[in-house]
Amino acid sequence: EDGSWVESEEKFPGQPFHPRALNLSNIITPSNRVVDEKVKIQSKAPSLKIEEKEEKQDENQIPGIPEAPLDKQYGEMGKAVVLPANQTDEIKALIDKGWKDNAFNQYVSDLISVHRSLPDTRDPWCKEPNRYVENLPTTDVIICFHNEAWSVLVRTVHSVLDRSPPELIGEIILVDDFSDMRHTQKPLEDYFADYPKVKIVRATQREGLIRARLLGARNSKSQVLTYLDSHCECTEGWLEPLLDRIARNPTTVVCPVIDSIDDNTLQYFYSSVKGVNVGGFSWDLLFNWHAVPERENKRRKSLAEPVFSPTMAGGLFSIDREFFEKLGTYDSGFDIWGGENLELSFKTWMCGGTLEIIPCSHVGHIFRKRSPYKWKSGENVLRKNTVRLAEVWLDEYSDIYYKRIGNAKGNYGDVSSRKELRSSLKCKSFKWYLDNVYPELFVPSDAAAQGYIRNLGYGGKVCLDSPVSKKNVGKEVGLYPCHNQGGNQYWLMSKTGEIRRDEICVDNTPKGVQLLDCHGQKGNQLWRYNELTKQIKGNGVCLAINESKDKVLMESCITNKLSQQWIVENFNST
Ligand code: LR7
Ligand code: MN
Repeated sequence: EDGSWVESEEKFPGQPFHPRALNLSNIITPSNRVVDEKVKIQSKAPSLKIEEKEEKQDENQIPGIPEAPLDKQYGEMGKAVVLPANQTDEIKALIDKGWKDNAFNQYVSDLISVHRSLPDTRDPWCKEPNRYVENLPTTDVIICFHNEAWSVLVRTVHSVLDRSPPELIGEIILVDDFSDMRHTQKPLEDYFADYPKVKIVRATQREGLIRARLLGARNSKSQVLTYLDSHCECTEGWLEPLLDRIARNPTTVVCPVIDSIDDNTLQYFYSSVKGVNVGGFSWDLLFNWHAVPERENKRRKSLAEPVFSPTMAGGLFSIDREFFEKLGTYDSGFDIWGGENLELSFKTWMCGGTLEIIPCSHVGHIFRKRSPYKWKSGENVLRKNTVRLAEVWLDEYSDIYYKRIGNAKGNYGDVSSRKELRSSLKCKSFKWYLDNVYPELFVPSDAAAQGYIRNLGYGGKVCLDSPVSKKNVGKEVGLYPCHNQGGNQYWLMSKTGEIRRDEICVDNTPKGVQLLDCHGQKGNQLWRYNELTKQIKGNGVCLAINESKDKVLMESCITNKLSQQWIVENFNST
């Protein structure tokens, strides 16, 4: 509670997994064919044997990545750099430190050129003559960082300079959010001294990425602002299709397709136009990815055309400066990380703009499995940001989120000026947004019940309790002492008889009561709650718990057996 800075828990709060990690079927995954290439040891590599591997992508959809010439640097054309397992203790220690400091393989990044080449994966549609308007506006590129590895940050900058038409780049503004990890390489100011377009702004206290972005905006001049995370690589032709949309209509906010750069090998994985995903969110107000809805595929003539997206991931986008200011930029009450992506997405749509993902524009991003930097101790920063978001933009739907967090809103500060902003802009309602922009989203207010599901047997103190991330699909539903704080004990019963959270349903499989993707076909996902007998029935049998209160079972229904009786919070039979 002392406001000091601490390492975050092992898990990144709300880390938005890349679709590749979710193994969605429409994403191109590397095939099993791996082409090994032994590479000569380079003098600059400290007595190391390194191999470059190329995990080939689906050649039917994209012309294969050309083989990298062997005399070049490691990782050219976006290839993987694989370190062999047997290292000296000295090098092992360096590799470990790189992982610890950055949550990605910094050692590998340091071996790769800061100018490395990447494949050009654009769809032919993107290269047709007169595809883009002639006089594109100029953009500043704002890159905020807190303790970013030097090679990764510098590579981000060069990827912009090397692969954008110079006349379209005003300045590249690096905003150092009060890093305390010193770079051992050349100081940025010295390194970029010969690059007049690169400007370095240093915050004088830790601001968090949201206020750091605002600091960058205040230090910029161009008509368009383009934001990138500090561990990105832009591919050929990434910028023109973004600026084109803004030139045609300055209320269009645009995101590139975010390809994934492997955290270990730095391999660049690209998605084809078929693999493009759009952004959504779950009712704990975290960003997630989902497939392009059918109505969007019908609206467009080519899969390479811009696609409407309900939300943006947050880090990579271009926006017209005037429109951004009209929208009130970001809520500067947001700290460190999280929530700003949904704030900007909601208000873009609700206040007269559109949000698009541009399949012709590809930028890679290193997806990490944990957050390497320090967070404020004793404060749930993400919760605070998200409650501010809900208070201002969600109208009556904020209640769904509050139930999900057991109404623990905490101290979220003053949001009155943000509410005034919204009313002065005369923005549309959140209901309008849900109905028109994100009709696919399941809205729990249509539910028969939401909250805990508490068993009355053996003391009556345990509740159904499970996380529902994709990793938990196929796991058995768990039990835990009821805590009344929502979270993993928040369930809803849909009017069609599902017990679900987000896209995951409780399923009465022959192997046990498991968490599976909702299929909407009733069957094993159909449950009926009887308020009088308090039984929850599926397939004619009853949901129950065992005597040691650590397993959920299905058994023949017996009246008045407490371990088959449940209290379903907020149940409403109408
Ligand atoms: O205190 C901080 N100060 C900073 O300047 C914390 C972070 N940062 C910088 C950091 O160096 C990085 O450049 O802010 C950037 C984002 O932080 P990451 O890379 O640790 O976060 P992320 O990539 O997991 O976060 C995604 O969600 C965030 C929510 O606040 C931001 O919107 C990030 O920009 C966003 N990243 C992307 O959209 C890239 C694709 C990821 C996905 C999905
Ligand atoms: Mn990032």
